[in-house]
Amino acid sequence: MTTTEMRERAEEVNARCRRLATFSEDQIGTRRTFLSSPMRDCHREIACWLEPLGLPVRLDAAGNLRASYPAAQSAAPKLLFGSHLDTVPNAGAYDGVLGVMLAISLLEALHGRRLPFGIEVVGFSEEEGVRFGVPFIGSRALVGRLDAELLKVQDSRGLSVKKVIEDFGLNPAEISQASLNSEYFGYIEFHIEQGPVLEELRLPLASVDSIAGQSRLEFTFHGRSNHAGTTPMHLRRDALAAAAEWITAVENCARSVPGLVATVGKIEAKPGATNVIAGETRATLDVRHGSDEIRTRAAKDLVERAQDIAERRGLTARWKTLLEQPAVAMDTFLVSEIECAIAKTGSTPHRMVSGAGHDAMILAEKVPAAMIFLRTPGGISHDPAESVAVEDVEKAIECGLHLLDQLAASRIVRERM
Ligand code: HGY
Ligand code: MN
Ligand code: MN
Repeated sequence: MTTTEMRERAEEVNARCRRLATFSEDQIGTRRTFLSSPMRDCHREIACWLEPLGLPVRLDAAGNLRASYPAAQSAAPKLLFGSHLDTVPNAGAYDGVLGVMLAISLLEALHGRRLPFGIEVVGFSEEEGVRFGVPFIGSRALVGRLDAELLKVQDSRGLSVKKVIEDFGLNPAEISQASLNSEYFGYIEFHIEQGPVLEELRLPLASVDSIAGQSRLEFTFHGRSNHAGTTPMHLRRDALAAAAEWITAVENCARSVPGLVATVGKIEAKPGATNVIAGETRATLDVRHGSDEIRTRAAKDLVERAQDIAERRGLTARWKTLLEQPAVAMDTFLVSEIECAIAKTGSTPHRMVSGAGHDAMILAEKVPAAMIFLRTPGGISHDPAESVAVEDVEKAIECGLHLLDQLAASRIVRERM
């Protein structure tokens, strides 16, 4: 591919990401959650871009967009290539979407060339966990874990996952058909790093060797709402003050353990008035570490801290676990093939742990999975300032084409097929 074509493709990938960012549930900023109507707009736009390739585009019963590029011979196994199409609130334009756009760009760059395996592009319907508090709904369907329990989970308006699927015009009874069968031999996900490492190393790409585990919990502190003016300090059971003390303990705990991160990202106090002492406070907790033992111990410690603080203040603290996701190693063969492909672009291959969670950690339950990170300028993500350099996208497309050629020629892939 000429450098001009490469540049044009990279610019088109970024332009498409920015276009999809306009499909939002909010007037200002990008928010696109599980099977919301902007997600339907997103599917429609992507289907238009796929039209010239003549690929059959479908939605599976979990709302994942899936498009199959045929192999040289029919009935050949498939390589899955993609990422998620949903976003966090006030999101950037590249988290998730870039991986789907790069997968499509690779198919376009093949110019109809058929490989010994098929390629299925997948745009997952939900990875972030914003609407239902539980992440990876889309990719769980591909590994057979979108179960009855999860279908019952309700959003803030009391709509269940099942109802939302039905309202989108899909049939929850067909979810089992979304599951990967034995014809898939691997999953590759391009994704922005969402952190500062590649920028510090001045590298455009990296291969991910493992994805940190994460625990997500929701805490409720119960105290006693009362008049802010007439209630002396020593008679209060202030649920917001208790949560505040606990949040500081969360930060101190994470600071004291190398590699541990812990975040209280969402808090809501009731009744939520200036002149009323909060009687109830809900707070989320997100704990991550490369070691499952360190992560789970930290989560357990923070539950105990919440209980101690509540007890000392005459309150109660309850909690529920929203997600317990172990750390996941990527497929060593694919990791090394990716490093080889990165080297062919003239960049130094780098291998790193992902602090962010990704659909690849779910797909890895069923197929060999691996990820290719792109540098994140400023290390900024989950924010409108999130960006990716067009030069790095060029490198990613070049790396992806090398990777496809390597896999097409690989004896190990043939044995896996
Ligand atoms: O939260 C995460 O790790 C990812 O952005 N879903
Ligand atoms: Mn994200
Ligand atoms: Mn993501």
